[in-house]
Amino acid sequence: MGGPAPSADRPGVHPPAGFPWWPPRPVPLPGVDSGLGLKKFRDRLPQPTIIRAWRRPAGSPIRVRAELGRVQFHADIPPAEAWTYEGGLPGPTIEVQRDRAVRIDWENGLERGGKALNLPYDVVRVPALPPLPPGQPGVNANFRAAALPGGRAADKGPGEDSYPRLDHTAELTAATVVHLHGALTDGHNDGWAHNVSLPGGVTRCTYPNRQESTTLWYHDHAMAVTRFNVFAGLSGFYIIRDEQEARLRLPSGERELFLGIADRNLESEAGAPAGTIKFTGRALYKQAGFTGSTGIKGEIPVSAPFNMVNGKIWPTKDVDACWYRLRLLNGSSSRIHRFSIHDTTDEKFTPTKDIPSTDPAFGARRKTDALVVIGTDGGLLPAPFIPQDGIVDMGPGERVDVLVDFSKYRGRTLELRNENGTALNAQPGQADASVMQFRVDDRRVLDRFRLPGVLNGEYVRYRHTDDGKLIIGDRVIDHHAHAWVAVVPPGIGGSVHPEMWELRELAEGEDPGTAEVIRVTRADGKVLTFKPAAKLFDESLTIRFSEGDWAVWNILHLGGPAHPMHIHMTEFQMLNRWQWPLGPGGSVPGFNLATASTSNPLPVPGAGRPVSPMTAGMKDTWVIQPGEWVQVLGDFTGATGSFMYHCHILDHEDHTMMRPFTVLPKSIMAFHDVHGGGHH
Ligand SMILES: [Cu+2]
Repeated sequence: MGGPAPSADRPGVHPPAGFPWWPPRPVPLPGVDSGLGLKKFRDRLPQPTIIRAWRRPAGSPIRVRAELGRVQFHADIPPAEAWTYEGGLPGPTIEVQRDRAVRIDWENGLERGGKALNLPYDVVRVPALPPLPPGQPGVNANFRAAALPGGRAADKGPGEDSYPRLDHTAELTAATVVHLHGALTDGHNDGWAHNVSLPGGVTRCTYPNRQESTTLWYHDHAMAVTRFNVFAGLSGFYIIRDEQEARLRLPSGERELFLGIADRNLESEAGAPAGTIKFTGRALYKQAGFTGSTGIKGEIPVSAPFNMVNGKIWPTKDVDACWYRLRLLNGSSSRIHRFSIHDTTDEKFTPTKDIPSTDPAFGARRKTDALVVIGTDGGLLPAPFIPQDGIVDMGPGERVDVLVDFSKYRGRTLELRNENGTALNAQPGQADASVMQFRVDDRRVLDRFRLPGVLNGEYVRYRHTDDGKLIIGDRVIDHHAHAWVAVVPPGIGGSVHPEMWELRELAEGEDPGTAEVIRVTRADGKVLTFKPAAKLFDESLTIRFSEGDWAVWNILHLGGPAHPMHIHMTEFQMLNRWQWPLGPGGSVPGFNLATASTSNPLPVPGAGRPVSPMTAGMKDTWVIQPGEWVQVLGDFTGATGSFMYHCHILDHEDHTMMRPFTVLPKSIMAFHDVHGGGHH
């Protein structure tokens, strides 16, 4: 495998035979108490190994093997097994050049002695507990119990924090399929969830890389178990570079950091003395269970107390006092992060695991101009952008490319923090808010980098005119396709999970043939009437595009939790974001849960969260909040086949919030019977 010289900071590099002292064991730093059973900032931030595709002979495929690896999540706990790509967590960063196709042979090597491996961690379910006393934030007691550090499967020992395994998880064996998130490639290279391989299986995928320089990531996408395979460790970065980016001379080499962020819980031993916790080193997938009104069991998406960056919990990084480029990836299963930089040098903040705490010290030293956003999922922004209050919101699956000028903080200690509430602590400022630390050297550095005024000359803002035309730079597109999707709260028909419904617009006077009718009012006063056309993945296909189509997707959020929506195959721009007011139950008033319909047309929604320059960047994943109506526009050009779109909360994706769509050449579509439709 190519890449830089091995070092202690680079996982996945095996020691050469006969050199037991290599790589040298890094000496942990003293760390800071967290109150959660592990010290913060004990480990140095590791960086993934790098595979530079262009250094290989043209046409020769890169082999990337999913294999059992040994990882150590924290300096003070033992190493444990994980599923990795090429031994690393994250897997190797694959760097490619724009317009140069790369072939990758994805191999499932997750076997031992010819048998497919079981998960390298246990999945446990915290049964429903009584609600918390009034005034305590959080859904209820088991939601919080599931987010407390430690615990184990009940068959491993008794204890208050021993829980039953989630059904069937002990028997789950490794079957994998890789999706390159954000890539423009044909459907058969896209990681179709049904196309899993058993150990020994190899899938060759071709990535044309005909897209702008940006941060993509690859991860497992197996049908119904993506959450378990990704949690086991199967993800990595994929970086597209191009000349436009090179001309900007952005910070590179040691000053370009890949930060794959994900929350994790850890298994602990049974029988530890009261007030102590002894971690086994293994991860733990611990989630809150509940029972729906009709007796169906459900689980709340997993949420964990420890933030891990590149496989290390709360790492620290020594940086020079100059510009750095941080490639942020929210690789969490369900956590929506609100990232910001805090100067913690003089902070007298005492972390606590008890709620509620409203320590006023938290947030007082947020550096509101520290994070300079230069790119989003699909490419560079037209110009650098400093987000409001210095906060970068990121749902699972999203990437943000930021620059930080550490020369402003010479000799200071900074922290990357998550200011969103968590399952453990609904208020920000708690012990689990830390993500990682930066210690800035106090010496001046000669840094020739200057923040450019213009980043991306290729970017044009998309527009949708009132008379239904699309304006893309100097192009006018007269016809485009539409897709309509509603996300609805749990509880409909006894369902325990939120659902994603594909909608079909009814013609005037058409008999819906169902009580489930959704009517909304457009800004121009026109009422649109829909019925669900499909709810589950395996129901029939309703969204079919011709290759070359532009399509406006309308997502209506009628209640329930926020969802990071991801559509494969293309990069989008958000055109509009409107907002309906929410009722006391968190649903849009007028949407009746009992009948799953709107008794009257929902009113014209009001102005929503503004579409900031960051939100208007090229995106493949964006978070839709309750009550929002979001309209995005994408170009379905340059690839064909079957693709998926889904919620990127992996528990939701696995629990039916995923649907297929197809893109076929126009000439074939002429022969293909299309019922319904939706072009105008
Ligand atoms: Cu979701």
